[in-house]
Amino acid sequence: MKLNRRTLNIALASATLSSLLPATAFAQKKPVLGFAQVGAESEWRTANTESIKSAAKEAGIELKFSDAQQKQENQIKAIRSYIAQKVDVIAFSPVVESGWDTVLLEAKAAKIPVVLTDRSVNTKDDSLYVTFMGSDFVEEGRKAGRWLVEKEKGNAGPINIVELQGTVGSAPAIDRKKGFEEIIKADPKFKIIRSQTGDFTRAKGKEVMEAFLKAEGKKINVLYAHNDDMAIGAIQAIEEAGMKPAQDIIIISIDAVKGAFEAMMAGKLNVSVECSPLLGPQLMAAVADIKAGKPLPKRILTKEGIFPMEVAKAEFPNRKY
Ligand code: GYE
Repeated sequence: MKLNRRTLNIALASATLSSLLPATAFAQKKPVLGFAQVGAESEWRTANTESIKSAAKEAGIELKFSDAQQKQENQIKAIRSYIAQKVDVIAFSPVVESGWDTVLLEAKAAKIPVVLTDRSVNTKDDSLYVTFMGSDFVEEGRKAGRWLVEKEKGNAGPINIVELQGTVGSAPAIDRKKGFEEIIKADPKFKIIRSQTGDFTRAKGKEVMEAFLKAEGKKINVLYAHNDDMAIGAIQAIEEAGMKPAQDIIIISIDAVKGAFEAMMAGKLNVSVECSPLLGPQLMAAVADIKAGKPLPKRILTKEGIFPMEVAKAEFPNRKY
């Protein structure tokens, strides 16, 4: 810029003015987002956390982040602390579906808008949150079921299924079970002979699969795991029992994280239904819209597909999580 008398005067005047006013009056205040995460139970969750942190940085949003270690009481505590700190927006991924009304009413009374990401809550009062962004878990369960029905076409059965459920009371565990059952119940040859939670973790998935194998042994034809991590844990259990995963036991799981692609490429997992954890950019866009007073749709759906092992190698380089 060429300095002439006029620009010099303006520069001097604003310098004097800014020295009289507190710095904050000039800097645009960053929106503050308080995010109460479920935990770090799975590869999916790690990718989700990373997406939220990097998107906040990119969008110039100040992020306060907490990890509840899969405990609802910790999440409630975190939300209360965000209310006390008067953040602009609170977002969280509710570990379980029910029991949120009290704390959400507190946020409402403090006039702090709440965004649900990934998992939803079970409430009669949908004025307690602005929007819910995330996947359709029932549809994911249906996709898993449809894949199995197609695979077993022509097999007279019986087809014995063991199920590793997600965290008890969580939306993805409830809905993925529901969607899968809805499809397989059309044919009585499909039977769920055991169903138990593995809490969405590898360690629990392995432990519960060991128990299934002990109880049912070679009777098991199919494993349906509500996420990839539990399937990966179960694969270890199956191998340790001297059986071949994906051959002796068909394995279906959900998320389609990199670990699942690696297992598919190694021929140990048959199929993974996609569930995208990359919700960060959408969440930051919602925070900006809320700050600008723009209305948001009550439901923001994530688009996703399904990946059988036959396409794993070709798809792997395109995977972002
Ligand atoms: O499938 C699982 C994670 O809520 C969709 O939580 C998420 C689920 C995901 O622990 O791996």
